[in-house]
Amino acid sequence: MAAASPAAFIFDLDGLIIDTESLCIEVAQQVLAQHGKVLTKEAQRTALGKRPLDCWRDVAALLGLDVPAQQLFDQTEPLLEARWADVRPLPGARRLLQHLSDCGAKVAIATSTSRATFGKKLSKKPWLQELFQASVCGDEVTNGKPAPDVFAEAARQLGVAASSCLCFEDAPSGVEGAVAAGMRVVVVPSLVEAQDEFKAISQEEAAASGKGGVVQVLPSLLAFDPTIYGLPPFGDLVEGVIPLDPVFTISGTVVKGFGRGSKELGIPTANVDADSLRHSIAEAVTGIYCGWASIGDSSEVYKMVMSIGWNPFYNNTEKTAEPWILHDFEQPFYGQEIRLLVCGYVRPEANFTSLEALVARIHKDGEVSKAALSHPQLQHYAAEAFLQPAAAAAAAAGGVEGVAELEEVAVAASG
Ligand code: ADP
Ligand code: RBF
Ligand code: MG
Repeated sequence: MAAASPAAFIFDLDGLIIDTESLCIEVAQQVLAQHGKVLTKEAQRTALGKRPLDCWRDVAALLGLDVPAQQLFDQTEPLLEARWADVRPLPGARRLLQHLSDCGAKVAIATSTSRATFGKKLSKKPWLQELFQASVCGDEVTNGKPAPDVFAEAARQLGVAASSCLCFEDAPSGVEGAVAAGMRVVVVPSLVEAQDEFKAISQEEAAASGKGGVVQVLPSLLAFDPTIYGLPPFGDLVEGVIPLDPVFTISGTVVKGFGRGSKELGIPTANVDADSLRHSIAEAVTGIYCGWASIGDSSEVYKMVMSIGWNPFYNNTEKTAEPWILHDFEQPFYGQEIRLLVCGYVRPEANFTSLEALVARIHKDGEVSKAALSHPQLQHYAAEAFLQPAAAAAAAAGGVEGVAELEEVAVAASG
């Protein structure tokens, strides 16, 4: 049964709407290395969602690093500053915010980031600036997350009671703050290890207690169903697949997987090397997706359906990205470059009671994906330059001018 629609929706920013986590992890690793330390998962976790100085205070304490938080902040800030504007939105964020806006819902952002940095993070995303009516930053309240201040202030600015708000958060400190403010919370964890820590109570329990609480833990914003909260359903499905905007790309080297694909399932999956995967997408991005693939020096483009994540059926400890290319190859192509343009979300990763059930589901995913990718809305991505091998792409971009430039260089060298 649908619960009464929330009076407003409050969103965290970092790690929920935009992928700041990948950048922060990269820069924090770089700076900690200068102090002879490594960024542990536990340190990442403690930093998540907090104000920058609070992050560094807690990370330094955890790692036994005797350097003032202010100094660590001063070291990282210039490295981050220039790159905030280019941080990418996470899958499903724009879609959900647009849907709430189309429904006439009230939306606010409650973030630990400072007002100045908030401006930088949004500077190249005019679409995002249009999709909320209020925003509260970490330097505009007395206490940062896990205190409830930013959430309480966001509700106040929208003119609604905190207890009638639904909050979206990725970080433990944010969840704690929103619950303390009396809000219901949908958690979309940005670190997978954190997933099991959040225990959801039912809508009914939340309503009955009159207090806040975690009401859902989701693997992705793409898995959110607005009808549960009395809102209209999304109307954007293409043959059962959610079209992604923006699309995302992964390129890397085809490596050996667990040797299960062909042998156990009868479905070969070309595993992408782990380093390339980390650099291509946020840790939080998981699920079954479809899109287009090309291999090595070939400019042939194929339909593909892929699993990204920890394969719950096998309980893997390392995240994998495994496209099943919907084409019969005569030879394996280990060691070659693989280019993947991901433009549709099929479903979340799931567990299955038998191998047969997993195999049947993957075949169904293949059928759904083939149909969706034949639709004009997803078909045209097959022509993207990204899918072309480097040499062909350079020729297409350079054209005749590229050739002329080479001739000029040759003349200069001989003269
Ligand atoms: P692994 O566990 O090493 O990934 P798989 O049994 O999953 O082994 O087989 C995957 C390999 O099979 C790929 O790396 C690729 O070289 C080859 N291959 C052949 N046809 C396909 C296909 N249609 N899609 C994906 N990989 C394929
Ligand atoms: N593994 C899971 O544990 N759960 C899934 O829901 C799941 N879905 C998949 C969907 C597709 C389209 C593909 C290609 C693979 C999927 N797998 C899933 C991954 C499968 O377990 C993996 O390819 C094998 O373990 C071989 O490495
Ligand atoms: Mg494989």
